[in-house]
Amino acid sequence: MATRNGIAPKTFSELSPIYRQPLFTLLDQSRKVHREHWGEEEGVQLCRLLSIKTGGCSEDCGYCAQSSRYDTGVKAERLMDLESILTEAREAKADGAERFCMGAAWKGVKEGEAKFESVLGIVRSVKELGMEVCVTLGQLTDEAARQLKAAGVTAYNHNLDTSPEHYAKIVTTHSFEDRLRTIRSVQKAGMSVCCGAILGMGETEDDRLKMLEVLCGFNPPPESVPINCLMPQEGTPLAGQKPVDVFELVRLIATTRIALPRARVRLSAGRAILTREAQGLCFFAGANSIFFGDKLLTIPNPDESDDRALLRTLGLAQAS
Ligand code: SAM
Ligand code: DTB
Ligand code: SF4
Repeated sequence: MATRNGIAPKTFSELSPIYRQPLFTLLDQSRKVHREHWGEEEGVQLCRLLSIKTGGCSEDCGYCAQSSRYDTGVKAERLMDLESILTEAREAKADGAERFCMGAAWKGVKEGEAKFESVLGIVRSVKELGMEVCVTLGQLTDEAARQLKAAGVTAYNHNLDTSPEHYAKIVTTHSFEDRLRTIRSVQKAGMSVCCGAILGMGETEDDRLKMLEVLCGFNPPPESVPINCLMPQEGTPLAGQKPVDVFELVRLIATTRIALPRARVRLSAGRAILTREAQGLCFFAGANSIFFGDKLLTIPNPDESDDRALLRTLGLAQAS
């Protein structure tokens, strides 16, 4: 059922029975797809994340510690200076990062703005270090996307986060359609799309599959799909959410692997509260990328040394 005639499932009605099979049957299928598309040699892509502009965001995303609407203890900062960013980027490269991802707590950027000009300069300088460069700056215009591509951006991260139906319950200051519009600008400009989800925001398992159905409709398909588990942030509306069931996470990763065989599936926020065994199962199901380093944007990530030890224990090589 997984890849009937080699054609990956795309619609909710195709994804749902795959997701709902007995877990081991689902894992058999995702392993098979993974081997066909990524070979026998397992590899995990290591990405480093840096918040280049933290806090003070105008948006009201109910999960986010960086929204100015909530009292979370995250203070609004200015855009980091180029030299400090380059110091972090050089360190990431020395630590073996393949991709350097920079995030900014903005609603979005437009061509001609001073802050956007600064970001273009930052991208050009980081690119010279010889890593893939990813940025996540909020909404884009077609022209801003074009200029980011010209500056050297490999991939633009802009998550759908949840289903179209659930999105309006989590964010009111922009819409699901706004997210799609930015993704179309990214594609038109020829950058790769990095687009994924957060699990654990009160959505149903069907909501997660509806989000995946939208991702499957992208043309070209997303190059990477971050799967975040909500890290509940004190002061935000979602502070009291229960942790995601590990087997639901594993099922979604396996179904994503089957539906988007060539995507880097990135096990993103939430690893700090997953056991080593749970993470091992996520890699087995098809996850093949992580953020490594002690911090994500504002929240903790596992210790880098623990991550290296885990990859060694599992015999997972660093992707090249
Ligand atoms: N402002 C930009 C935007 O919204 O696209 C970029 C930064 S935003 C922090 C990037 C992503 O981080 C979000 O789309 C969401 O998936 C993830 N994220 C933010 N807070 C999170 C949390 N508390 N737990 C898990 N994921 C989170
Ligand atoms: C993504 O999907 N996950 C990363 C990256 N894209 C930018 C961010 C996850 C954690 C964000 C919460 C924080 O550290 O404040
Ligand atoms: Fe702002 Fe992005 Fe956080 Fe939403 S997720 S509040 S847009 S930084």
